Amino acid sequence: MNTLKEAAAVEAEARKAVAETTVTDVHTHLFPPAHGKLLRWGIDELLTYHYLAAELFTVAPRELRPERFWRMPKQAQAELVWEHVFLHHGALSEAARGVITTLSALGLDVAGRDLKSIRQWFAAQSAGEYLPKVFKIANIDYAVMTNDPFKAEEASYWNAGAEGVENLKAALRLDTLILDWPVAAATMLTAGYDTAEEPNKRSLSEARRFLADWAKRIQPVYLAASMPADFHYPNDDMVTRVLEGVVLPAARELGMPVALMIGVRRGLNPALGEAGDGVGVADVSAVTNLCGMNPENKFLVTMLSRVNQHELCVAARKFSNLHLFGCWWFCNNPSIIEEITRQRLELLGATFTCQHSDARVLDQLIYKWAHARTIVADVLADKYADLFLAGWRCTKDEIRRDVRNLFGGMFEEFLAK
Ligand code: FIX
Ligand code: ZN
Repeated sequence: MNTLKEAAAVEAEARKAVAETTVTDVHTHLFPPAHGKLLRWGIDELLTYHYLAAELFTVAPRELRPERFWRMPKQAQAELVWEHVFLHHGALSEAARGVITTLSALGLDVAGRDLKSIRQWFAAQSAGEYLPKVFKIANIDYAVMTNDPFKAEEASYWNAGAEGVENLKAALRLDTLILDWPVAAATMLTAGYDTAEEPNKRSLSEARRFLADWAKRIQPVYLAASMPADFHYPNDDMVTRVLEGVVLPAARELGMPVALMIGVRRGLNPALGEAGDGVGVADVSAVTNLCGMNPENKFLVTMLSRVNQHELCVAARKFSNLHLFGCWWFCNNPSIIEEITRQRLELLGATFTCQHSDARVLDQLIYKWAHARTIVADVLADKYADLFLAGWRCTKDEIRRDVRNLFGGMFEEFLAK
């Protein structure tokens, strides 16, 4: 067997494998170009990413009220972020540095600080040609979208049979169904399903039919929802009723996992719109109860609060129907990715999915993955060196196998399970 003979060689190989592995992005908010404006891309979208909009309001002059900002044309919003965040206060945050990493990787001159010429470059691109280029730079095989059948605009593209692309797979997003049954029931009723405001037996069965039809239409890889920090399961509430009456049985029938992202506090500052959501410490027993009480279901889980991460890792050691993924949103920062990845590796080995991008703007795939790769490479180099010192000898192929597992291999295995 061709094992590596020195600690330095093992470390170098780990770094190389992380740099070169093709990743699978298990959760994004991207769409195929045929879904029109839903696919966001380009410099103005990058600059107005909601992480940066939130940052803008902390540094902009008092007169710039969020209500006024949201009414402005996108270009004007982007210029304000560029001016106040980038030029006047530095680009030190992860979201701001991300724009710089992205532009540099595209070969643009960011040091020149010339927004106009950067805009000109983007104006010459077309979404159809740009999308595969971004996937190539980020070295991604495919990304999973977020497809919400309760959003009329999104549904209209699927109903019209809009063309998909190879690199984007669907995920059926069910927040409205799980968290707002009356609205979901009304939407399903309009679409021809016999659903009433009260989730009676007939309504629940019709909702399952709705999911089965959508699954047929969009071929999702999983069913998904973002859950609030105060999510408890089981509970004497509508959430448990809909989970048990619709989502869990539908997922079993479809042979698909349910992906839960837990810990958001929506509308913490409502004036900030999609930039106004916060985080809360959530209840990990909701996850362990779901896994324990529904052994025939599979769960993909990520949690938003740093405080929940350790307990969640322990939960994943106890339930083989639980797969952890990503460092989500406020956890997608180098210091926290490092901590979470170390924790997961130490408790779980290479059996989780170390990151997802959550990209809302196509171009963000470039920086989200470049930044994540850097951190994960450091952590893995360290872990392989420790293992070498302990006496284990591994081959290049074994390192590549483990790295691919962390960046999508285990996700695929979990889907196939
Ligand atoms: O619920 C989600 O999928 C979240 O990721 C988003 O709602 C959130 O706004 C986001 O973009 C986080 O990165
Ligand atoms: Zn998301």
